[in-house]
Amino acid sequence: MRVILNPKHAEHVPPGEMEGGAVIPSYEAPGRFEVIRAALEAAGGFRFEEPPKPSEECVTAIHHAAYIAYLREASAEAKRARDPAAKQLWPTVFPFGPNPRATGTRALRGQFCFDTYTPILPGTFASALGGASAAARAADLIADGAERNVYVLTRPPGHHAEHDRCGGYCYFNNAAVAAERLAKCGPVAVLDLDVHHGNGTQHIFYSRADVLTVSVHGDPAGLYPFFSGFADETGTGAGLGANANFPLLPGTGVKEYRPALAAAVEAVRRFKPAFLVFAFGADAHESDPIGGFTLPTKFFAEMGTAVREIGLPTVIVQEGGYNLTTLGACVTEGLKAIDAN
Ligand code: OKP
Ligand code: ZN
Repeated sequence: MRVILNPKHAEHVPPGEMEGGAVIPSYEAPGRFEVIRAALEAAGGFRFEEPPKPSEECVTAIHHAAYIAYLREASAEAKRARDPAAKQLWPTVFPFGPNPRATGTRALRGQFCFDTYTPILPGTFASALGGASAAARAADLIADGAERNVYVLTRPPGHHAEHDRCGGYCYFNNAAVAAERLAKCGPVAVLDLDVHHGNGTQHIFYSRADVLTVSVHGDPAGLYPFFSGFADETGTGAGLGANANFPLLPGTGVKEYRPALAAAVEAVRRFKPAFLVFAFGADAHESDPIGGFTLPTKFFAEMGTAVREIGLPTVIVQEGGYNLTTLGACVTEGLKAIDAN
Protein backbone atom coordinates (compact mmCIF):
# COMPACT_ATOMS: atom_id res chain seq x y z
CA MET A 1 0.00 0.00 0.00
CA ARG A 2 1.18 3.51 -0.75
CA VAL A 3 1.64 5.68 2.32
CA ILE A 4 1.64 9.47 1.99
CA LEU A 5 3.57 11.00 4.87
CA ASN A 6 3.11 14.41 6.43
CA PRO A 7 6.71 15.62 6.05
CA LYS A 8 6.09 18.47 8.51
CA HIS A 9 4.42 16.59 11.37
CA ALA A 10 7.35 17.10 13.78
CA GLU A 11 7.11 20.89 13.49
CA HIS A 12 4.05 20.72 15.76
CA VAL A 13 5.15 19.66 19.24
CA PRO A 14 2.57 20.51 21.91
CA PRO A 15 4.27 21.38 25.21
CA GLY A 16 1.19 20.09 27.02
CA GLU A 17 -2.60 20.13 26.96
CA MET A 18 -4.85 21.91 29.40
CA GLU A 19 -7.14 19.64 31.38
CA GLY A 20 -9.31 21.10 34.13
CA GLY A 21 -7.07 24.12 34.61
CA ALA A 22 -3.79 22.21 34.73
CA VAL A 23 -1.31 21.68 31.93
CA ILE A 24 -0.62 17.96 31.61
CA PRO A 25 1.70 16.14 29.19
CA SER A 26 0.27 16.14 25.69
CA TYR A 27 -1.07 12.80 24.47
CA GLU A 28 -0.77 14.04 20.91
CA ALA A 29 2.99 13.92 20.26
CA PRO A 30 5.48 13.23 17.43
CA GLY A 31 6.23 9.73 18.80
CA ARG A 32 2.80 8.63 17.52
CA PHE A 33 3.91 9.14 13.93
CA GLU A 34 7.24 7.43 14.54
CA VAL A 35 5.80 4.26 16.09
CA ILE A 36 3.29 3.86 13.27
CA ARG A 37 5.98 4.34 10.63
CA ALA A 38 8.29 1.86 12.36
CA ALA A 39 5.53 -0.75 12.65
CA LEU A 40 4.64 -0.44 8.96
CA GLU A 41 8.31 -0.67 7.96
CA ALA A 42 8.73 -3.79 10.07
CA ALA A 43 5.58 -5.36 8.62
CA GLY A 44 6.66 -4.72 5.01
CA GLY A 45 4.46 -4.09 1.99
CA PHE A 46 4.19 -0.32 2.50
CA ARG A 47 5.79 2.31 0.23
CA PHE A 48 6.41 5.69 1.80
CA GLU A 49 6.37 8.96 -0.08
CA GLU A 50 5.93 12.64 0.55
CA PRO A 51 3.25 14.82 -1.04
CA PRO A 52 4.13 17.64 -3.45
CA LYS A 53 4.93 20.99 -1.85
CA PRO A 54 2.00 22.07 0.37
CA SER A 55 -0.32 24.74 -0.92
CA GLU A 56 -3.18 26.45 0.90
CA GLU A 57 -5.44 25.64 -2.03
CA CYS A 58 -6.23 22.20 -0.54
CA VAL A 59 -7.79 23.69 2.61
CA THR A 60 -9.66 26.68 1.16
CA ALA A 61 -12.38 24.37 -0.16
CA ILE A 62 -13.43 23.29 3.35
CA HIS A 63 -12.11 25.88 5.81
CA HIS A 64 -13.06 29.54 6.24
CA ALA A 65 -10.54 31.94 4.70
CA ALA A 66 -10.33 33.99 7.92
CA TYR A 67 -9.68 30.83 9.95
CA ILE A 68 -6.87 29.74 7.61
CA ALA A 69 -5.36 33.22 7.82
CA TYR A 70 -5.65 33.13 11.62
CA LEU A 71 -3.75 29.80 11.85
CA ARG A 72 -1.08 31.11 9.51
CA GLU A 73 -0.65 34.40 11.35
CA ALA A 74 -0.93 33.00 14.87
CA SER A 75 1.75 30.40 14.07
CA ALA A 76 3.97 33.18 12.74
CA GLU A 77 3.30 35.22 15.89
CA ALA A 78 4.37 32.25 18.04
CA LYS A 79 7.47 31.80 15.88
CA ARG A 80 8.48 35.45 16.30
CA ALA A 81 8.05 35.44 20.08
CA ARG A 82 11.23 35.43 22.20
CA ASP A 83 9.68 34.69 25.58
CA PRO A 84 9.09 30.90 25.74
CA ALA A 85 5.65 31.44 27.28
CA ALA A 86 4.66 33.53 24.25
CA LYS A 87 5.64 30.73 21.88
CA GLN A 88 2.43 28.88 22.81
CA LEU A 89 -0.87 30.58 22.07
CA TRP A 90 -3.70 29.35 24.26
CA PRO A 91 -7.28 30.60 24.14
CA THR A 92 -8.58 32.12 27.37
CA VAL A 93 -11.77 33.78 26.11
CA PHE A 94 -14.38 32.17 23.86
CA PRO A 95 -16.51 34.84 22.15
CA PHE A 96 -19.99 33.46 21.54
CA GLY A 97 -20.85 32.97 17.90
CA PRO A 98 -19.19 34.89 15.09
CA ASN A 99 -18.69 38.17 16.93
CA PRO A 100 -17.71 41.03 14.59
CA ARG A 101 -15.97 42.82 17.48
CA ALA A 102 -13.71 39.84 18.23
CA THR A 103 -10.81 40.88 16.02
CA GLY A 104 -7.80 41.30 18.32
CA THR A 105 -5.21 38.58 18.56
CA ARG A 106 -6.44 37.37 21.98
CA ALA A 107 -10.10 37.34 20.94
CA LEU A 108 -9.31 35.35 17.81
CA ARG A 109 -7.66 32.56 19.78
CA GLY A 110 -11.06 31.70 21.23
CA GLN A 111 -13.07 32.75 18.18
CA PHE A 112 -11.36 30.10 16.07
CA CYS A 113 -11.06 27.36 18.70
CA PHE A 114 -13.52 25.43 20.85
CA ASP A 115 -11.42 23.88 23.61
CA THR A 116 -8.22 23.99 25.69
CA TYR A 117 -6.51 21.02 24.01
CA THR A 118 -5.42 22.80 20.87
CA PRO A 119 -2.73 25.48 21.28
CA ILE A 120 -1.13 27.30 18.35
CA LEU A 121 2.63 26.77 18.24
CA PRO A 122 5.33 28.07 15.89
CA GLY A 123 5.07 25.02 13.61
CA THR A 124 1.33 24.43 13.82
CA PHE A 125 0.38 25.94 10.49
CA ALA A 126 3.15 24.19 8.51
CA SER A 127 2.44 20.88 10.19
CA ALA A 128 -1.33 21.04 9.72
CA LEU A 129 -0.92 22.09 6.09
CA GLY A 130 1.51 19.22 5.50
CA GLY A 131 -1.17 16.79 6.68
CA ALA A 132 -3.85 18.37 4.53
CA SER A 133 -1.53 18.21 1.51
CA ALA A 134 -0.86 14.53 2.17
CA ALA A 135 -4.61 13.89 2.31
CA ALA A 136 -5.13 15.83 -0.94
CA ARG A 137 -2.40 13.83 -2.66
CA ALA A 138 -3.93 10.53 -1.49
CA ALA A 139 -7.36 11.61 -2.74
CA ASP A 140 -5.96 12.54 -6.14
CA LEU A 141 -4.33 9.11 -6.50
CA ILE A 142 -7.66 7.47 -5.68
CA ALA A 143 -9.72 9.78 -7.90
CA ASP A 144 -7.40 9.07 -10.84
CA GLY A 145 -7.78 5.34 -10.31
CA ALA A 146 -4.00 5.08 -9.85
CA GLU A 147 -4.48 3.21 -6.56
CA ARG A 148 -7.23 1.27 -4.82
CA ASN A 149 -6.24 2.19 -1.22
CA VAL A 150 -3.89 4.90 -0.01
CA TYR A 151 -2.97 5.59 3.61
CA VAL A 152 -2.20 9.07 4.96
CA LEU A 153 0.24 8.90 7.86
CA THR A 154 -0.08 12.21 9.64
CA ARG A 155 -0.40 14.03 12.89
CA PRO A 156 -1.83 16.18 14.39
CA PRO A 157 -5.19 14.53 13.63
CA GLY A 158 -7.96 16.34 11.78
CA HIS A 159 -11.50 15.05 12.36
CA HIS A 160 -12.42 17.49 15.16
CA ALA A 161 -11.48 20.57 13.10
CA GLU A 162 -14.62 22.36 11.91
CA HIS A 163 -15.06 24.83 9.06
CA ASP A 164 -13.73 27.70 11.18
CA ARG A 165 -12.60 26.24 14.51
CA CYS A 166 -9.74 24.08 15.72
CA GLY A 167 -10.21 21.72 18.66
CA GLY A 168 -9.38 18.25 19.94
CA TYR A 169 -5.73 18.44 18.79
CA CYS A 170 -7.01 19.14 15.24
CA TYR A 171 -6.41 22.18 12.99
CA PHE A 172 -7.14 21.22 9.39
CA ASN A 173 -9.60 18.41 8.72
CA ASN A 174 -7.57 15.98 6.63
CA ALA A 175 -10.40 13.49 6.08
CA ALA A 176 -12.62 16.35 4.88
CA VAL A 177 -9.88 17.57 2.53
CA ALA A 178 -9.79 14.10 0.95
CA ALA A 179 -13.59 13.80 0.84
CA GLU A 180 -14.00 17.24 -0.74
CA ARG A 181 -11.56 16.37 -3.54
CA LEU A 182 -13.16 12.99 -4.19
CA ALA A 183 -16.64 14.58 -4.21
CA LYS A 184 -15.69 16.27 -7.48
CA CYS A 185 -15.73 12.79 -9.06
CA GLY A 186 -18.72 11.16 -7.35
CA PRO A 187 -20.55 10.67 -4.04
CA VAL A 188 -18.29 10.07 -1.03
CA ALA A 189 -18.82 8.36 2.31
CA VAL A 190 -16.62 9.14 5.31
CA LEU A 191 -16.52 6.32 7.86
CA ASP A 192 -14.96 7.47 11.15
CA LEU A 193 -13.96 4.75 13.62
CA ASP A 194 -11.88 6.90 15.94
CA VAL A 195 -13.24 6.52 19.49
CA HIS A 196 -14.12 10.23 19.53
CA HIS A 197 -16.92 11.61 17.41
CA GLY A 198 -15.71 13.26 14.20
CA ASN A 199 -17.59 16.47 14.90
CA GLY A 200 -15.53 18.52 12.46
CA THR A 201 -16.20 16.29 9.50
CA GLN A 202 -19.88 16.13 10.41
CA HIS A 203 -20.00 19.92 10.72
CA ILE A 204 -18.28 20.56 7.37
CA PHE A 205 -20.63 18.32 5.37
CA TYR A 206 -23.79 18.61 7.50
CA SER A 207 -25.93 20.26 4.86
CA ARG A 208 -24.51 18.41 1.84
CA ALA A 209 -26.15 15.52 0.03
CA ASP A 210 -23.01 14.44 -1.85
CA VAL A 211 -20.91 13.50 1.19
CA LEU A 212 -22.22 11.03 3.78
CA THR A 213 -20.58 11.18 7.22
CA VAL A 214 -20.84 8.13 9.49
CA SER A 215 -19.15 7.82 12.88
CA VAL A 216 -18.95 5.08 15.54
CA HIS A 217 -17.68 6.49 18.84
CA GLY A 218 -18.01 6.87 22.58
CA ASP A 219 -21.34 8.42 23.61
CA PRO A 220 -20.74 12.18 23.80
CA ALA A 221 -22.84 12.21 26.97
CA GLY A 222 -19.65 10.96 28.63
CA LEU A 223 -16.77 11.32 26.18
CA TYR A 224 -15.07 14.12 24.29
CA PRO A 225 -16.22 16.15 22.31
CA PHE A 226 -19.37 16.14 24.55
CA PHE A 227 -21.40 18.55 22.36
CA SER A 228 -21.75 16.52 19.19
CA GLY A 229 -22.11 12.91 18.05
CA PHE A 230 -25.59 12.05 19.33
CA ALA A 231 -27.69 9.56 17.37
CA ASP A 232 -30.37 12.12 16.43
CA GLU A 233 -27.94 14.26 14.40
CA THR A 234 -28.90 13.21 10.89
CA GLY A 235 -28.01 16.20 8.71
CA THR A 236 -29.91 19.28 7.63
CA GLY A 237 -31.43 20.77 4.46
CA ALA A 238 -30.15 18.95 1.38
CA GLY A 239 -27.93 16.92 3.72
CA LEU A 240 -30.80 15.52 5.76
CA GLY A 241 -30.21 11.78 6.04
CA ALA A 242 -26.54 12.11 5.03
CA ASN A 243 -25.12 11.92 8.57
CA ALA A 244 -25.26 8.95 10.91
CA ASN A 245 -23.87 8.59 14.43
CA PHE A 246 -23.47 5.38 16.41
CA PRO A 247 -22.66 6.35 20.01
CA LEU A 248 -21.58 3.51 22.30
CA LEU A 249 -21.25 3.28 26.07
CA PRO A 250 -17.97 3.54 27.99
CA GLY A 251 -16.27 0.15 28.27
CA THR A 252 -17.56 -0.96 24.87
CA GLY A 253 -15.89 -4.18 23.71
CA VAL A 254 -16.17 -6.43 20.67
CA LYS A 255 -19.67 -7.64 21.54
CA GLU A 256 -21.11 -4.12 21.55
CA TYR A 257 -18.89 -2.68 18.82
CA ARG A 258 -19.50 -5.34 16.17
CA PRO A 259 -23.22 -4.62 15.58
CA ALA A 260 -22.60 -0.87 15.53
CA LEU A 261 -19.85 -1.35 12.95
CA ALA A 262 -22.19 -3.51 10.86
CA ALA A 263 -24.90 -0.83 11.03
CA ALA A 264 -22.41 1.89 10.10
CA VAL A 265 -21.20 -0.15 7.12
CA GLU A 266 -24.82 -0.73 6.09
CA ALA A 267 -25.47 3.04 6.20
CA VAL A 268 -22.45 3.55 3.94
CA ARG A 269 -23.68 0.91 1.47
CA ARG A 270 -27.21 2.33 1.29
CA PHE A 271 -25.75 5.68 0.22
CA LYS A 272 -24.11 4.02 -2.82
CA PRO A 273 -20.93 6.10 -2.72
CA ALA A 274 -18.25 5.97 -5.39
CA PHE A 275 -15.43 6.58 -2.89
CA LEU A 276 -14.71 5.96 0.78
CA VAL A 277 -12.67 7.98 3.25
CA PHE A 278 -11.80 5.97 6.36
CA ALA A 279 -10.96 8.18 9.34
CA PHE A 280 -8.88 5.62 11.19
CA GLY A 281 -8.29 6.18 14.89
CA ALA A 282 -6.75 3.46 17.02
CA ASP A 283 -7.94 4.94 20.29
CA ALA A 284 -10.83 2.48 20.71
CA HIS A 285 -8.11 -0.02 21.72
CA GLU A 286 -8.28 -1.46 25.24
CA SER A 287 -4.94 0.10 26.18
CA ASP A 288 -5.70 3.63 25.02
CA PRO A 289 -5.20 6.14 27.83
CA ILE A 290 -8.14 8.39 26.84
CA GLY A 291 -10.60 6.22 24.87
CA GLY A 292 -12.36 4.04 27.44
CA PHE A 293 -13.24 1.20 25.05
CA THR A 294 -11.91 -2.37 25.40
CA LEU A 295 -11.21 -3.58 21.85
CA PRO A 296 -8.26 -5.97 21.46
CA THR A 297 -5.54 -5.49 18.83
CA LYS A 298 -6.93 -8.26 16.62
CA PHE A 299 -10.24 -6.44 16.31
CA PHE A 300 -8.48 -3.77 14.25
CA ALA A 301 -8.05 -6.42 11.55
CA GLU A 302 -11.82 -6.92 11.71
CA MET A 303 -12.33 -3.18 11.22
CA GLY A 304 -10.01 -3.31 8.22
CA THR A 305 -11.90 -6.26 6.78
CA ALA A 306 -15.20 -4.40 7.16
CA VAL A 307 -13.69 -1.46 5.28
CA ARG A 308 -12.31 -3.72 2.53
CA GLU A 309 -15.68 -5.46 2.13
CA ILE A 310 -17.39 -2.15 1.40
CA GLY A 311 -15.48 -2.57 -1.85
CA LEU A 312 -14.70 1.04 -2.72
CA PRO A 313 -11.54 2.95 -3.63
CA THR A 314 -10.47 4.22 -0.21
CA VAL A 315 -8.38 6.98 1.33
CA ILE A 316 -7.38 6.01 4.86
CA VAL A 317 -6.51 8.96 7.11
CA GLN A 318 -4.78 8.57 10.45
CA GLU A 319 -6.69 10.14 13.33
CA GLY A 320 -6.12 9.31 17.04
CA GLY A 321 -4.46 6.52 19.03
CA TYR A 322 -2.37 7.43 22.06
CA ASN A 323 -0.76 4.32 23.48
CA LEU A 324 2.67 4.33 21.88
CA THR A 325 3.21 0.65 22.71
CA THR A 326 0.13 -0.65 20.88
CA LEU A 327 -0.63 2.05 18.29
CA GLY A 328 1.71 0.65 15.62
CA ALA A 329 0.21 -2.84 15.81
CA CYS A 330 -3.38 -1.59 15.68
CA VAL A 331 -2.72 0.49 12.57
CA THR A 332 -0.74 -2.29 10.88
CA GLU A 333 -3.50 -4.84 11.55
CA GLY A 334 -6.14 -2.51 10.09
CA LEU A 335 -4.18 -1.58 6.98
CA LYS A 336 -3.10 -5.15 6.20
CA ALA A 337 -6.73 -6.28 6.36
CA ILE A 338 -7.82 -3.48 4.04
CA ASP A 339 -5.20 -4.50 1.49
CA ALA A 340 -5.79 -8.27 1.72
CA ASN A 341 -7.12 -9.94 -1.41
C1 OKP B 1 -8.52 13.62 19.35
B1 OKP B 1 -8.83 12.43 18.44
C2 OKP B 1 -7.47 13.90 27.80
C3 OKP B 1 -8.64 14.66 27.25
C4 OKP B 1 -8.70 14.51 25.79
C5 OKP B 1 -9.20 15.73 23.76
C6 OKP B 1 -9.38 14.51 22.94
C7 OKP B 1 -9.04 14.74 21.52
C8 OKP B 1 -9.01 13.46 20.75
N1 OKP B 1 -6.81 14.62 28.81
N2 OKP B 1 -9.45 15.52 25.15
O1 OKP B 1 -8.18 11.22 18.79
O2 OKP B 1 -10.17 12.18 18.22
ZN1 ZN C 1 -9.83 10.10 19.04
